Amino acid sequence: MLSRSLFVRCMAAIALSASAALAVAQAPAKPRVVILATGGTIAGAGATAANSATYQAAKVPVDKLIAGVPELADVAQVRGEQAFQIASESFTNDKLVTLGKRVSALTKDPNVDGIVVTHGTDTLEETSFFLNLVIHSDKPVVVVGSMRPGTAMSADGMLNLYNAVVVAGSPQSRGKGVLVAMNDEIHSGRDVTKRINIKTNAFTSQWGPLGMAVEGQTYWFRHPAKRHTMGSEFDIDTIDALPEVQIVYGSGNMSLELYDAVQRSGAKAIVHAGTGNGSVANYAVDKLRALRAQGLQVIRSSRVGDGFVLRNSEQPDDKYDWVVAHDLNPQKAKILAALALTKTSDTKELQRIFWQY
Ligand code: DAS
Repeated sequence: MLSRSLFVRCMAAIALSASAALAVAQAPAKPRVVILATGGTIAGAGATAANSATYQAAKVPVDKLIAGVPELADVAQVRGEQAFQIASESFTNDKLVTLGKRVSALTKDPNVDGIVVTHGTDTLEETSFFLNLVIHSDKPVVVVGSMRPGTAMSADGMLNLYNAVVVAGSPQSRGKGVLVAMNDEIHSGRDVTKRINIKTNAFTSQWGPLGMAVEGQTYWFRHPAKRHTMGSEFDIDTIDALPEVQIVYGSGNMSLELYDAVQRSGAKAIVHAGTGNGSVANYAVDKLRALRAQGLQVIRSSRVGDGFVLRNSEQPDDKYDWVVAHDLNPQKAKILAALALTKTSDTKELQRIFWQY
């Protein structure tokens, strides 16, 4: 016969375990996040912990990246896919299209709530802008990298990856376009750029980040102003290749051979990364006008990091039938021009696209 006190303690234990089981059963299911790995420093390895800048990128496979941050399991149900294993300076248009198609397919999977793309930092901004333009979903897609390999002291990749998974699993991240999580900040995939090539606060947006991720929470302060994802006229599911676009970097004492080389390469457009407000040297204007007359599109961007190129200011763009890249830096203007040229070769339409995206 059980004593009364023992009986009471047993009933209390049963009740406690039942409530604990109920609590677990009632706990909101963790978001299902897929980590699509492409390489880069976040998958890098150095010889010693002191090697924060000398290392080999694209060495660590995605399952080891995930195993290196066990805290991911606290915030999401995570699984990994290895899309590529490359340093991102080696990305090509084909890689962009392949990655875009995989991301698009994952957004259509009802068992996926968010996607993280781990990526090298060198061309991270091109990929995040490209995905921002071609992925027709409001599910969070978050691109993340790191400035130090995981083998280094104070490596930044683990927390960047944790934050990226938090952002990808957060319902508040939906509908904000493709996002970039770096150094506790959440940036628009359109606006962000790599400003510093050797510090962990490398990525900035001249119009500011959208928010922050801190200790497993996201904090939002603004929304993107330009068209993206669901509001984009570009859809990766209808694109199999991108037209060639090349950049010529403006400086003093330019060689006009550079522009001819772009045309000979078969490019459909040239992005002139001009000095100042997209300026063109007076001895180069006729060359660019001649190339335009032969069908090459001319897009004036600027080598200057901030600000935006004003139409018909430094050059009579209406008269020359040229396009201005607005606030897009040369490498992003190259991405948008390539996509725009899959739709049109009308300069007025091209300029509309540069105003809107
Ligand atoms: N080479 C660089 C890249 O893969 C390393 C990095 O910073 O990620 O972009």
